[in-house]
Amino acid sequence: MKITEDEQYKEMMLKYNFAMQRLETELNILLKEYEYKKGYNPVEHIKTRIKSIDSATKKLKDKNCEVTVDNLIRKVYDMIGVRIVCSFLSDVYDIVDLIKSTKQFIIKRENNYIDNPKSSGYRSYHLIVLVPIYLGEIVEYIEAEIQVRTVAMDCWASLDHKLRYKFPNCIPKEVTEGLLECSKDIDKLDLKMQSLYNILREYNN
Ligand code: 0O2
Repeated sequence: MKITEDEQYKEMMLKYNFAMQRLETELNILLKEYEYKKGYNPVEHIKTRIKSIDSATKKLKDKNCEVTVDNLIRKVYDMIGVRIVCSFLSDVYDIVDLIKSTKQFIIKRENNYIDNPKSSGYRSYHLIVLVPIYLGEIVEYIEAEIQVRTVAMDCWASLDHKLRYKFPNCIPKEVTEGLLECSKDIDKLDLKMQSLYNILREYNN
């Protein structure tokens, strides 16, 4: 029997839903355990999403790839996305280490856009993980992107996204330069907040 693109798409979405649920559960357990052991919750909030088909299609077109289910699976690494927003810079690195230490998923790739920000000024720590899902006797690994960042980085990314989304074709140079400046200010803010946090930690010790 020939599987149609439509059936392939439904199957793909079903697997993404399984993988998303698995990833959410495992991350919740990891974070709860961390909080229990350290007596401290480093997470401000978590957002999860499965990328819309419109956004995934746009991504494929931007990469000059034909829009097929096969290419969606192989070329769009962030169909499943989790964003973990932390309070302080040190929390970001603690959470990244925590995720890297688990045996529940495989780390396929990592991008440290904090030490090496994107040319836009974007800062965040990205992990591409492989989440195992069990279908009868078969194990399949589904890719997901976990973004870990501070509240300040999240604020910048959210406003940057809004500006670029609203004016996709006509971003004047002064705006891109302004965004880059804001990103540097955000970095300074993160470093300052971290130093204040370090002082208080010293006091408490
Ligand atoms: P959305 O709205 O989050 O779905 P690759 O995935 O490796 O083929 P890509 O897409 O360049 O290549 O990967 P990258 O840059 O590691 O991560 C992509 C995601 O990071 C984006 O997903 C955004 O969420 C975020 N991101 C990257 N650069 C910027 C930026 O300049 N500004 C903002 N606000 N976010 C950024 P999507 O699919 O583009 O968007």
